[in-house]
Amino acid sequence: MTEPAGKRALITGITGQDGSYLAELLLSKGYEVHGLVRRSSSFNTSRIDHLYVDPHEPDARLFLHYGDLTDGARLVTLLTTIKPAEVYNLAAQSHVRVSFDEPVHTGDTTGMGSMRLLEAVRLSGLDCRFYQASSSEMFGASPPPQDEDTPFYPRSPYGAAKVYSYWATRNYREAYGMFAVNGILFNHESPRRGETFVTRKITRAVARIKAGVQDKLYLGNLDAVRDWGYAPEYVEGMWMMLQSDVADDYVLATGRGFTVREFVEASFSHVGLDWEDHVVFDERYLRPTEVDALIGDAGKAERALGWQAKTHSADLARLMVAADVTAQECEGRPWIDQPLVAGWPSA
Ligand code: NAP
Ligand code: F7E
Repeated sequence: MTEPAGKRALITGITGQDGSYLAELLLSKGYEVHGLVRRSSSFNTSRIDHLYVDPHEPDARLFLHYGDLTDGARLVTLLTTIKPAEVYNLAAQSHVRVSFDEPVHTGDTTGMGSMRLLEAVRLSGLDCRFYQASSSEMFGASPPPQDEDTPFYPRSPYGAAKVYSYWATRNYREAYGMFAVNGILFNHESPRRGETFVTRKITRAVARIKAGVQDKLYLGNLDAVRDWGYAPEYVEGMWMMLQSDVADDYVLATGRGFTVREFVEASFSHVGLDWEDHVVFDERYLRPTEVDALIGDAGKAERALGWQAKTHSADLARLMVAADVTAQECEGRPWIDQPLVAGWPSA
C-alpha cells in the first residue's frame, strides 16, 4: 500500500451517526479513511453512501473493510495491513434500553470489543493514536454537573461496559505508553441519529404527525434531564483530542440540561402543534434503572483543546424537526437529499 499524502485513519462504527460525520471531517482534512463495516444481509451504509467513491478511482480516499469487534484476529489483520496513524473506536451496541435486553452481547461488543481492538493495536506493534468513545452514561447516578473527576456509577449494562472500556484505554496508556484517550461525550444528536433514540424518535414523529401519517407518539420518562449537543461539533472534538501533545481524557458537553418534556415541547411547537394532543405515556419505554440527570462540564476541553459546544438543545430540536419534515416531504434521507446540517463546522 502506498503512503497517503495525508494521514491514514481507521474508524470502527463508521456506519453510525458519529462515524459518518467523523469520516466527512477527516476526508475534508485530506485523510485517507478506512472504515470497519459489519456484514449485513441488507445494506447498512446509508449514512456514508454519499462519501463513497469506487476504490478503483485514483482519487478514492474512503475504503471499507468487513470486520466486527467480536473478531479479534480480524482486527489484527486489518491493523497490520492498513497501518493507520489514528484509530477511532466508535463501534458499540450503543442503545441503553436495549442493553438491558441484551446485556451479554452489549458487554461483548461495547466492553470486550474495545479491549480486543487495544490488544490488536499492541500486537501489531503500530505507533498509532487511539480514541475511545466513552460516555456520560458512565456517571449514571452521580449527580450533575459531571466532569473528568466525577466518580462513575453506571446504571445499565451499557454504562458498565463503557466503564470497562474506559479503564482498558487508560491502562494501555499507562502500561504500554500508548497515545490512548477517552472522549467522555454527553448525548449528541443530529438528523442522522438512530430512529429509536428519544430525540430522533420525537422529531421524526413530529414530521409524520404534521404530514398526517401518524397521530400518537408513545414515550416513557419525560422527566429525565439530558445535555444534548450537536454531533458534527462533537466529532471535531474527537479529532482535536488526537492532535493534542499529551494523551488525556476529556468531557465534551454543552453544560446545559433540558428535560425530555422540554425537547418534546420545542419540537412540536416548531411546527405549530400542541404536544399534549399527541404524546402518550407507555411504560415499555421505562428502564429498570434510569439515569435521572446528566449535565456536563466541558471546561477542561475548552481550556486544553479550545473546544466549545455551539448548538444547544432548543436549536437542535428545531434543526432536527426541519430535517425530518423535509425528509418526510421528499421521502428521502435528510442528510443526503438536503444540506440541512446548518452549522456543520467544516462546510
Ligand atoms: P450508533 O449510531 O449506534 O453507531 C454504532 C456503530 O457501531 C454502527 O456503525 C454499528 O454498525 C457499529 N457496531 C455495532 N456493533 C458492532 C460490532 N460488534 N462490530 C463492529 N461494529 C459494530 O452510535 P453513535 O451515536 O454514532 O455513537 C458512536 C459511539 O459513541 C458509540 O460507541 C456510542 O456508544 C458512543 N457514544 C455515543 C453518544 C451519543 O450521544 N451519540 C454519547 C457518548 C458515547 P451497524 O451500522 O452495522 O449497526
Ligand atoms: O434516552 C428517555 C430515556 O435512548 C434519553 C446513547 O447515545 O446517550 C444515549 O443514551 C432519555 C432517557 O439516550 C423514551 O429514559 C423517554 O432518560 O435517547 P436515549 P440515552 O439513554 O441518554 C448516551 C450518552 C450514550 O452514550 C448512549 O450511547 O430519554 N426516554 N421516552 C426515552 N428514550 C427512548 N430511547 N425512547 C423513548 O420512548
